[in-house]
Amino acid sequence: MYTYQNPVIKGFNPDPSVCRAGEDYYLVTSSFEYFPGVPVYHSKNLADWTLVGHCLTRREQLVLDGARPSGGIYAPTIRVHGGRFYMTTTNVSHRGNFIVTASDPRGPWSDPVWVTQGGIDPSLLFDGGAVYFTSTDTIGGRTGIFLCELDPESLERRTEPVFLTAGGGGRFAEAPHLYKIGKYYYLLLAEGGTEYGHMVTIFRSLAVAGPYEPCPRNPILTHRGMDAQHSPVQCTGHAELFEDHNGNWWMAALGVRQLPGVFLHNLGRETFLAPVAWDEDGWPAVAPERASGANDEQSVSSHRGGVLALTMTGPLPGEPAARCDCSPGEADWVSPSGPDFLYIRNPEPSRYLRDPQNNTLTLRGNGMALRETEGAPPVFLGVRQTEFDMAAQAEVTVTEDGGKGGLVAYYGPDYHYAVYLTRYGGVTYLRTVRRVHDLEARSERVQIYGETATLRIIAGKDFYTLYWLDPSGNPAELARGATAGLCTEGTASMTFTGTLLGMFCERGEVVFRGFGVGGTPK
Ligand code: 6LW
Repeated sequence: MYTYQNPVIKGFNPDPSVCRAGEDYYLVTSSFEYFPGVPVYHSKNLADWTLVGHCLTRREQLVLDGARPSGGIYAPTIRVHGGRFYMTTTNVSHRGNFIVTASDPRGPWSDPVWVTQGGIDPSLLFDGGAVYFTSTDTIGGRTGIFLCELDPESLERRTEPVFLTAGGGGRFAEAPHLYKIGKYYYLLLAEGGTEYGHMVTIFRSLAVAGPYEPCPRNPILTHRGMDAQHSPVQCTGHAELFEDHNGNWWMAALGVRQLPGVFLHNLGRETFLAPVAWDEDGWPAVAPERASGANDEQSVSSHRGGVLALTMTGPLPGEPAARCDCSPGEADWVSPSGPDFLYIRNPEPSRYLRDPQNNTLTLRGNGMALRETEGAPPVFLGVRQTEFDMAAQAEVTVTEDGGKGGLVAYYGPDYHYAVYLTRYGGVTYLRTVRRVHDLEARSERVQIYGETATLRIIAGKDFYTLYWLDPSGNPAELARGATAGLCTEGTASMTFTGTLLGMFCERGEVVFRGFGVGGTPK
C-alpha cells in the first residue's frame, strides 16, 4: 500500500478517462476552447502523470472557430483494443461527436470519423466483435443515456440509438461509461450536474441494451452535503472505473479544490484517484476505507458513497515519486515544456516565433484584445495554474511604437488580470488591466526607461498581484485583483475551465525571455 496525493493531475483537467496498455496507463481530459485539444497523460504508478502529447493537434481534427468560453471539446473517452488506441469526444462548437485513432497514444492521431449519434460525453465499449457507443442525449423527447453499435472497421453507426436509462433520479444523467465485467454490463454515470450536487452512480444489466438495475448504494461517490471545513474536495463526479495490471480496481474522477472556507474555485475541475473494492454482491465501493470518513453524522447518513481526500492510500502499482509542494525561491522558475502550453482557439503559427538559443518567444499581435470573443483569437500562450500559490515571470521587451503585450492570469475574455508594456513616441510604459464581467480597471501609465522590464504575477488564495521588478530588481506592486474574480462560480455563463498563467500580445511585436512558472518567490 502507498500513500499518494490528490489531485493526481492538477489544474483544469476535468472529465478524466483512463485506459491500460500492459503496465502503462493513459489518461485524457477535456480541453474546451483551447488548442491543442485533449491532453494525453501517461503513468506507471497511477499517482504521477506526465503530459506526453495531445490527441487533437491539427485544424483538420479541431476546428475551434467561434468557440465560446468553455465551448469546443467536452468530455473524452480513451480506449485501447487490438493494439490500437481510440479517443472519442464532442466538439460542441463544430459537428459534434467524433472518434480519432492512433497506434501510439503520444500521437499522431487520425483525422476524425464523425459519429451520427448526438449529445455529449461519448464513450466506447469493445465487446467481443462488437463496438458499442454511448452518449447522453435527447432523442424522441427522451433525455438520458443512449446506445448504438458502430461498424468495427469504419466506426460508422450501424444501429439506431436505443435508450438505456435516465439515471437514478439526479438531474443531468451524463458521462456514461459502459464496461463488461464478468457476466454483467456495468454502466457508470455522473448525475446532479458538475457542481456541488455532483455524484457518481452505477447500474448493471445482463444484456447490453438493458434493463439496467441501480446499485443499491448509489451514489457510490459524492461530496454533496459536505461542508468546506471538513472537505476541501467538492463536486466529485464524472468518473472512470478501471483495473490495474495487478488486478486492483481504481476510480479516476473530477473534483474541485475549494479556496479555503468558501464555495469558490479558480483552478478548475481537476483529476482525482480513489481505490475501489467490489462487494459480495458485485457492486463497487469507492475509497471504502473512507466511506465512514465523512465530516459528521448528517453527512455520514447522506453519504452512502465514498469520499475522496487530498491524501489517500491504496495498492498503487508503483511507488509514488516524492512531491515537493514547497514554494521554491527565485531560482526555481520552471520554463514549461512544449506540450504544457495552450492557445486560445486555433492559433496562427506565424505569430509565435520561438528562439530556443536565446530562450525567447516573440509574439506578433493581431490587434485582438484579450476580451475579444469574435474573429481571430487573441495572441496568447499559457499554462494551467496548478496551485493556489503560484507565480509567473518573464522579461518582456516591446520593440516598436504601438506595441502592447505582457503577462496575464487568464480565466477567460471577461475574467483576467494582466500586467503589460506599451510603447508610444519612443517611450515605454507599464500598465495593468483587471477585467471581471464587463467591469475593467486600467492603471495609469508608468513610464520606464528603455524598452524592457521583468514582469511578475503572483497568484494567491485571496489576490492575484501584478508586479514589475524595478531597476534594482526589487518587485514593485502595480495592482491586485481578487482571486474570487477568476473563479468558475462567478462567471456570468456556465464555464468548465480554470485559470491559466501566460503571455499575450495585442499589438506590434513583443519579445518574452525566460517565461517561467514556480512557487511563490520568497
Ligand atoms: C461534461 C459533462 C460534465 O461534458 O461537464 O463533469 C461537461 N461533467 O459530463 C464539461 O466538462
